[in-house]
Amino acid sequence: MQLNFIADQSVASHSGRTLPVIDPSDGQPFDDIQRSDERDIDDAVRAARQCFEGPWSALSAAERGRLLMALSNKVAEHADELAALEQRDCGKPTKQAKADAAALVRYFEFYAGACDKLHGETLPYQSGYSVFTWREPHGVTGHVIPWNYPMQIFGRSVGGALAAGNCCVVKPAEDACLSLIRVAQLAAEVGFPPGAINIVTGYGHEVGDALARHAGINHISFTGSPRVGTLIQQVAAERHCPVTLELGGKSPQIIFADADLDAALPVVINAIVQNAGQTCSAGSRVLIEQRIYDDVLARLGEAFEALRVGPAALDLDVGPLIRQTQQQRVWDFLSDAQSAGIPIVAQGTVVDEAPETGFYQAPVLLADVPVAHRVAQEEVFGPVLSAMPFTDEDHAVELANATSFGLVAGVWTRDGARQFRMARRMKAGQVFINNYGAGGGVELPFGGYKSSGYGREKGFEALYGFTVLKTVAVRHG
Ligand code: TXE
Repeated sequence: MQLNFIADQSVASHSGRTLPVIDPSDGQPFDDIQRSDERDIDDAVRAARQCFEGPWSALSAAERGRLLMALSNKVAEHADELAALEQRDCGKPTKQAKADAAALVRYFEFYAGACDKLHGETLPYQSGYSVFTWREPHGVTGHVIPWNYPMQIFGRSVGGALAAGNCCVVKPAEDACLSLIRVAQLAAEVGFPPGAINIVTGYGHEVGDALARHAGINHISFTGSPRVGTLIQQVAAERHCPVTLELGGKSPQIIFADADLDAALPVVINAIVQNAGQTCSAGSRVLIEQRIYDDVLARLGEAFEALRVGPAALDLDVGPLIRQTQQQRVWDFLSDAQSAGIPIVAQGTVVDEAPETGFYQAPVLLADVPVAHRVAQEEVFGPVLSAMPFTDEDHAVELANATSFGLVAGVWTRDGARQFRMARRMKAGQVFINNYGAGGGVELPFGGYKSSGYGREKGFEALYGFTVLKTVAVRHG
């Protein structure tokens, strides 16, 4: 049985109710989490406020950095344990779960070093004045975390908020809490004061909503669906609470005829099958220059046929989806595509060892997808790649930008001038040229254009979002 973690104490929810934790690899419950409500959020916000006004603000920036570095080291010691927790909870193949634990180590390390480098400026002004700015923490920040990358999203969001001097109340997704509860315990072990990091579990519409509405929350960081992002923004707007929203994407991979296909194609495939396609930055559309279209489709198809899907612990190319409703969502997209006559070029294989009760979906490659079809417009959040041809650079740009999202774009070309032109013309928060994701470096600011959200997490840039700028003008004499 998992408990909430508030003020360094493991506590049951006020309601005494629980929710089952399901293993996506076999669809069976194996643990329980607390089904919390607004009373538990109230406790957590109070604990965070006391910490913020007490021991946390008494620390110097360098001391905060040392604590974050100690947590980074502690997470590194426990990386296998954390990876195993998240693997079972989320159905991640072993290599993915380990990569996520390693990313968490790196986030805390990066933000440890950033704490004492965040500063304001002195500003030239009229004679007789000294003017400068301070960057102050918001106070208590709320973090609503999704289930696809709990450790990574916790690292980038909570790591940045703590570095900037805030105390945090975290609401993990109801499907994926285990690794984050453990990280909060590890933080207490290395000396984070009680209330610096609080974890409250439960349903989004209950406890997530209570967090977003709580008057004691001074900033909300949300990663999840556009629907819930809109709700959170509406609720936060009522009390003018700032929000950072990361709402997914429909990201294109654009392959020009002069691209190095041997380099490009494995990356294009990985970008849609990693974490079973349940990645905000998944490269879910591949735009291919007409004269290499058939050749590239054939090569992609061959690679898709070789992909194997199975239980997380088998560490195959693809694990299960998170839950049955997510599986049903992918089926609905595929059935709509079929009704529209969109051809399936190739599919991977679900291995015999996969239990019938698990939430498996073989990767699917769709060809000639009309740009207006919903499979080319909406986030499937499954291993489904939509291919479409383009005639020239202008056409590629038009197709790439023709969705309401704008998170990532990948461009594959050897033409140097075109690389820069394309980077300029993409309406996306991240553009990757002849790579995709640049290895996911924690240093790289991350966020969206358009409906992919706004505000930036990751990198030093995130610290500006987790602070408020204060201008101080001193008149001499
Ligand atoms: O997301 P939700 P779901 C997209 C993806 C996926 C779809 C649905 O396309 O198929 O969203 O997934 C909490 N107030 N992404 O339904 O509901 C919830 O408990 C406050 C993209 O799982 O948005 C969880 O912690 N919080 C994405 C978090 O919001 C609420 C990652 C995300 O869940 C809430 C996940 C409410 N009223 C899904 N309702 C990405 N950008 O990476 C729910 N939550």
